[in-house]
Amino acid sequence: MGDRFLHNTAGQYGRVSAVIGVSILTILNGEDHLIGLELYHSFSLTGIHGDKSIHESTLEGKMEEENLKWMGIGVAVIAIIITAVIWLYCNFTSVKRDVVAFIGLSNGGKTLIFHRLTSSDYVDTYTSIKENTGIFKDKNEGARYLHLIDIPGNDKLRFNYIRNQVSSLKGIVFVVDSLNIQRELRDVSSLLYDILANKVVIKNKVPVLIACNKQDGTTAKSQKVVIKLLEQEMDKLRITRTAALKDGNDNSEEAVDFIGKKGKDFEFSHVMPVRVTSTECNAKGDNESDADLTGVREWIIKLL
Ligand SMILES: Nc1nc2c(ncn2[C@@H]2O[C@H](COP(=O)(O)OP(=O)(O)OP(=O)(O)O)[C@@H](O)[C@H]2O)c(=O)[nH]1
Ligand SMILES: [Mg+2]
Repeated sequence: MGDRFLHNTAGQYGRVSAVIGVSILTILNGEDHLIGLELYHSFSLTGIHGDKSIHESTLEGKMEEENLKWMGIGVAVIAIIITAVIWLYCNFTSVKRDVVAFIGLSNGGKTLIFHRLTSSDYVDTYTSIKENTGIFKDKNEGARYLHLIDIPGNDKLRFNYIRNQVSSLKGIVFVVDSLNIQRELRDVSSLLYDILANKVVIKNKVPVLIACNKQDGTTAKSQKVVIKLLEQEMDKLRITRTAALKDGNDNSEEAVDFIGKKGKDFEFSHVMPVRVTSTECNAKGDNESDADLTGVREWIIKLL
């Protein structure tokens, strides 16, 4: 958000200064002819009448005008230089938001989804202890691409990764294990709450896709059930978190006090301005055609 603000401010400032600069230069350029003409006339008059005082006073006036003209040019040049410096500063120092992160508890399928999207291959995955990074492209979208980052689900590791990446996020794919959601409900909801309450996520309006993975399993909970379970659990969590904040027990400067609508049961559609959507997916299968990541893929393509 900070970089956007800078960009907007710089853009507005740039436009204003450019207009001022160009206007000053145009006026001065236009006046050039007038000043020239008047100088010609005054010299002609002096020549005809031979009146030295008329000559000197007219000349002083013209010199003052000349000084003003050069001051104007100076102001215009300074305005243009300042604009150029601000533009360069904003373009070379701001964080570019072009990363889609896969976040979720351990064993949800983040790494397998990541490999499917970056190389199409099936790979045997093991609990990640460091992040995986890669490029996402779509053949219909030309040269456009996004960086994907698969963040380890390990609760001791993920926090730092999320904190380091949060300002560069363009989107978050929150991966849920639909086979084990009931057993993991509390932890999944807690992590999702952290993300949706994160001040940078809110400021940058980072969209979140809840990917209900492992739909190939016969006991997998459907997207509808997963969302309902999460909303109910997050409703309870919100009460305890808000109470903890009131008691001063939470030292988080990174999270807002409350998400959703006051006086209403928690719903993902209330978490404005963050847009939360969901999809079902299945990353397993020896061939790409056995897996189904259509919902995830299409969601990322929209961010390109
Ligand atoms: N049945 C089924 N298994 C899956 C699916 N996606 C992933 N798996 C399996 O689930 C296990 C965990 O997958 P990973 O991709 O390593 O999980 P992860 O979320 O990266 O886990 P961490 O690295 O520990 O955070 C692996 O054995 C995968 O093969 C799926 O859609 N269906
Ligand atoms: Mg992994």
